[in-house]
Amino acid sequence: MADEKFLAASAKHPIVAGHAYKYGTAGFRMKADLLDGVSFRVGLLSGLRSRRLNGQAIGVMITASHNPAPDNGVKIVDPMGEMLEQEWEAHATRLVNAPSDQELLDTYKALASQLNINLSDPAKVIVGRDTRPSGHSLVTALADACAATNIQFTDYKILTTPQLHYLTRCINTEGTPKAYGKISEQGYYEKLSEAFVRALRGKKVQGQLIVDGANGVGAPKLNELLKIIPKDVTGFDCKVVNDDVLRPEILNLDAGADFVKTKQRAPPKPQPIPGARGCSLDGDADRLIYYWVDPESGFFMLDGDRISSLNASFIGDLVRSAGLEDEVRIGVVQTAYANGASTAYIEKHLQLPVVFTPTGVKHLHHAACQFDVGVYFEANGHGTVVFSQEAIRLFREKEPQSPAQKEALEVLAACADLINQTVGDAISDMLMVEVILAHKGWTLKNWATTYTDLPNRLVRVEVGNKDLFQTTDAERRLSHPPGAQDEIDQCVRKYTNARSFARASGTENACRVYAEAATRGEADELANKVAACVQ
Ligand code: 16G
Ligand code: ZN
Repeated sequence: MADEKFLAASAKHPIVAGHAYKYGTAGFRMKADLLDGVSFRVGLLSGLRSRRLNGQAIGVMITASHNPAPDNGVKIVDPMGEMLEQEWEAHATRLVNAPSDQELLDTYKALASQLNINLSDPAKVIVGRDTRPSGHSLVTALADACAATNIQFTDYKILTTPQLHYLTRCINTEGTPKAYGKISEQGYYEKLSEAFVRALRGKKVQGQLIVDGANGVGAPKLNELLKIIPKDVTGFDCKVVNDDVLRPEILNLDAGADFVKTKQRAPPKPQPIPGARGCSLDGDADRLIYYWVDPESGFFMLDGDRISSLNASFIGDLVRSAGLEDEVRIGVVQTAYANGASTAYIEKHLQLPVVFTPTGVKHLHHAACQFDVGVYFEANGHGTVVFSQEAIRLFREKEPQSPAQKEALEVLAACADLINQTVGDAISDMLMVEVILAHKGWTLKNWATTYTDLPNRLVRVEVGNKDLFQTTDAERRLSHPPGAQDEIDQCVRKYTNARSFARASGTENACRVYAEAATRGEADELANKVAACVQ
């Protein structure tokens, strides 16, 4: 009977034959019309994962982030709001690629027995989706999988990716000393608003902030949050633009954090106001980039590296003011894409350790958790700051020896509540940046003068088979194909202050080449030469 139910449900959600599905850094992401069967099967896998973890809730987010509107994606969130454990990515890939309904059932059972999962144990799955129209039917496919395999299922409807991560963690920590917040979207807004007020500690945000919502889910959600942030207390004057989620075709179109970062210019619409403080979210609100258009010098961007060093500098000062520098170890995590000038600034000026990991949030997050305070951002604006339980305890319980120490401890505790502990969250990161600028009394220009970026260039190279390109040393060197790295080294040696690397993209069939050098012209030239090496 149970098998029949399973097979009947599966028959309603076939996968598209002839396509090799792979769980990558963004989960399963592709054209939405390929995803119905994938979503069904992800539902099955999430149920297995939940049963494996004693019935804890597993999250599923349906989004294709900054990709064009016709794309979509399905991604699994682990109980503490983290990315799916790496070993399970292979299980997901295996289950999704089963060629028929019967083979799907066989694989499902085989996985259960291999992983010691009792299929009659309770399981819980929650889902959220961005504003893409295709999301609705993908949720139905997921719900059908849950119904067919007795999984308790909750649809939280339209959310930002970080909100879904937040809810997953809240559910699994409810009633414990690690309780993360109220299990509702409103609870998320309340937590952020309250922490924002506490972190500002009477300081006021100066001037208006214009937020480009990429015509995605972040825009209406930020507007919800703004309804409850007290403007009189915080001074926070925030205007959301590109907030049209009713015309799906304009999602991420000439707007959003990915557009700004890759095109290195402000969204053309609405026309930028010279001097205004601006920032862009991406299509699911987990990336953030700041910028302004200077009346004299033009566009200036403050990317993930800048957000990282700003956070590290602020938290470093607070930890010292709180007298905790011996107890709280702060570290920064970067990827090979981090501008060399940012690394030098953090290591030499802020005197903080920097560790490198491969691209992809799961790697950075994991490395950041090795510190008491781990600051991690990818240059593309995805990141957060994670605090250990012990650090949070110290912020709350250490007896202050002076009013200055008291203030530092209180601001640190508030920051730990303000910054999303589960995953990079553009809205929470943005509030954090606003808090730091208010405390430092800085404009974006002040922030920008902390260091000067090395000129750099990123190019995408079409290759026959990207899997030939294997990396080592946190993706900074190629181990395969043989000889390729030597060629790259030879190119780099011809320039001063230069660095370059090539890596296979995790999200598309191409290689990416990054180069930085002392001048714009040299960076461009080097990128092109290295691109020629991998072509
Ligand atoms: C994914 C990653 C992002 C990374 C990007 C690199 C997560 C949640 N997202 O979008 O962090 O920067 O892939 O793409 O991990 P690429 O491999 O195509 O260069
Ligand atoms: Zn995103």
